Amino acid sequence: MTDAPKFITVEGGEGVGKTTQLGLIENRLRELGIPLLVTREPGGTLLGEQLRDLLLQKEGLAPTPMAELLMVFAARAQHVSTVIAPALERGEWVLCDRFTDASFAYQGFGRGISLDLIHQLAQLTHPKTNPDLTILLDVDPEIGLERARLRGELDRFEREAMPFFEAVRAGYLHRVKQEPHRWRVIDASIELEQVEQQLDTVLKEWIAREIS
Ligand code: Z5A
Repeated sequence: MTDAPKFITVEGGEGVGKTTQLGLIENRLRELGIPLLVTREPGGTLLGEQLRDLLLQKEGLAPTPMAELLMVFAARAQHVSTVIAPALERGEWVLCDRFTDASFAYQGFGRGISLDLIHQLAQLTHPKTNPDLTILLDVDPEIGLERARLRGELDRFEREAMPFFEAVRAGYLHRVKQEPHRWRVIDASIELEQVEQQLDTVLKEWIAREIS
């Protein structure tokens, strides 16, 4: 195995199946005996989880786009400094449900905040801690939202209108174009079993390259 531990993130719009597929990735890595920390954003720390609750709250708070951006980065600053970077320093791999690409997609493309500003916040918050591999579970937002609706009550983001979700998806695909070597795109619109097969193949190929 290469000495350097890896930082893997999973991204996608609403109802793409991140939580479901994250479990598969975790199992594969653990089967290989890789020491692993699994975490999520917004969240992963006490402060981050409280900010997450505020961010997802359906009524009352209505953060402005800038307040929302600063909240996700406040959670991230705490998360990187106290959880992600220390784990990587200890030699553990980190698997994270969403990271800064979500801020580009949701706050940048979705809310219209300057991508340059988000880039600057990322540089300030985690200049040296960036994902080695990011898996995008890509799905038409109509399909993803339908899955989220079937699952239960919708959170504040899930109550947005369709153009917002289309912009978020475009944001992710833009990020893929900018750094194609880091991303693997999985078609998550198909049957769960087929999504798992695609993911398994992609993961095996990537790990085979990383582990000698
Ligand atoms: N956010 C942000 O704005 N800026 C940031 O920087 C960050 C985040 C980091 C919370 O994230 C919100 O924070 C998020 C963006 C914002 N927006 N929202 N909402 P989150 O990741 O915790 O929330 P989420 O996107 O809603 O994730 P989720 O609720 O965990 O959904 P999921 O992981 O994508 O899906 P799932 O729970 O695995 O699956 C959904 C349902 O679909 C479930 O019933 C599955 O059984 C079903 N499913 C999954 N795959 C399939 C297939 N292939 N076929 C059929 N059914 C399926």
